[in-house]
Amino acid sequence: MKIGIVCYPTFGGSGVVATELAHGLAHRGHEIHLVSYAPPVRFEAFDEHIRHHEVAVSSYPLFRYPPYDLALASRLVEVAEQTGLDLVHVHYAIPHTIAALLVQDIIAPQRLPVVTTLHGTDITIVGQDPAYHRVTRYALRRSDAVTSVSEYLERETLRLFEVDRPIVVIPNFVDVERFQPGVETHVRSGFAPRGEAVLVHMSNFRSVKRSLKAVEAFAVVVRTLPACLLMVGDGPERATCEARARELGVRDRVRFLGTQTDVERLLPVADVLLLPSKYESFGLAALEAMACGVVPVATRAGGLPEVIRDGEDGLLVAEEDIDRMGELAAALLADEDRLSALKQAARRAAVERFATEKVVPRYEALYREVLAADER
Ligand code: GMT
Repeated sequence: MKIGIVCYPTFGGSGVVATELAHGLAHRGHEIHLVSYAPPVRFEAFDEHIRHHEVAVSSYPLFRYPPYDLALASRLVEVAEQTGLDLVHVHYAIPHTIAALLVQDIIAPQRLPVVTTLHGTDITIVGQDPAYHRVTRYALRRSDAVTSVSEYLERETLRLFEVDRPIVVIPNFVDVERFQPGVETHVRSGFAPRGEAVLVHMSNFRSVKRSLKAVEAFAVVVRTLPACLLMVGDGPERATCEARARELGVRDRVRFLGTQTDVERLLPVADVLLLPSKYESFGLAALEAMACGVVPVATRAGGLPEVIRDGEDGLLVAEEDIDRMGELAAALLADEDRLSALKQAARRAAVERFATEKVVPRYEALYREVLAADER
């Protein structure tokens, strides 16, 4: 199939999933056209089955807000006409679905079914804003197929938008060959020279991630054992996290590493991932950590319990119970046998339930259904 994939290229789960899907589909022989305003972070340009098409947004003095959605639609029109795309799969409803629906009209009678994947904040935050609610609802109703990355997000979408249409749940996935346990000893000893436990928090430091709480939970951990915390990523709350670490007297044990591209090299260094999010539709960071044999200690929020099975391959706590998050992490780190068992279980869960090879065919099957329905 010739498949267009539209996503945000920046660090963030939806762009990562879209790009990994592009690679997974290309690997299975499909021709992929990735469309975004910059090459996505995980895009590997040397894959001959994927082409990236950049959306150039031109400005004009009259425009206070340059219309990205229209520039995207124009670029998609070119791509669809030149390559004969079979369908377009957009990640994150706003504004991608709307742009794709416009393209359907522009290129008619050429057909271009639209598959929309909901990732979370497009429904729970952006889509709830009165400025976007009605268009999001329209996007959901008019897409040829809608998928969501968890059952939680499916339920939220049906509740918040009162749409009367099926939503197909297809979970996120991970390349379990690339994300593997296997510590580079010199990297770990660089962070933890005295054999301390290593904890990691990885996010875009937006308020929904509650990164500050990761620092607070870590401060509880270091009351009982020597440990260091790696803060991976960047975003609005990073500076506040640094200040909080200073206030709590743990600043010298917290390393702020900023945005990292090779997270698959960094994650295996850690024992535990702290994920105190207010909610997550899925929690891709948890899954990538699990694939590397890192035990997630997370809040029981949104779709996280669909990824992490409490006590089996990770630990879950109530959203407000950050002390307990720290205590549970500390107890686990102090118990070598249990830590090792949970690390192995986390890896096993990633391989058995969320490996790329298991999930990508579900998208393929959906595309075939959509194309068959479109021909009728
Ligand atoms: O976490 C964010 O705010 C970024 C967002 C995105 O679209 O990049 O992440 C969402 O999509 C990820 C991939 O499907 C999920 O793993 C995240 O849980 C989800 N974030 C939230 O629901 C807050």
